[in-house]
Amino acid sequence: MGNEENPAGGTGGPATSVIAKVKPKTKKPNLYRVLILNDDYTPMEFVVHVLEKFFQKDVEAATKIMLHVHHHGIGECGVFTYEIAETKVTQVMDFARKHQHPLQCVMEKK
Ligand code: TYC
Repeated sequence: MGNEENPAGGTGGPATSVIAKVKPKTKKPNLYRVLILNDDYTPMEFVVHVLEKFFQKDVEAATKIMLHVHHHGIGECGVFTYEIAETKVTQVMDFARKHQHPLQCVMEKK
């Protein structure tokens, strides 16, 4: 007669059991920074408006980011998953083009 509690099928020894590790199935998504670049022509107020409209910044946070870009050449608007980041870049570039401003927006993998 087999020992039903012993998957190894041994006889006589103590019953053993297999404890399978359950692998957590959640994976961290790849994240992308959305950045805006400085230029000499886009009005400061337009950049602040873009940050409010597409990145949900209040006027204080938007002004701070805009001035950082004005002084350092580049700055972060937010961090998103690939599809969201791509959408933000397209929205900003389309909006800038529509208003005939040369504002550039790019994404980079974190
Ligand atoms: N340098 C621009 C100016 O003096 C302002 C500006 C800031 C433009 C940030 C683009 O991403 C930018 N009017």
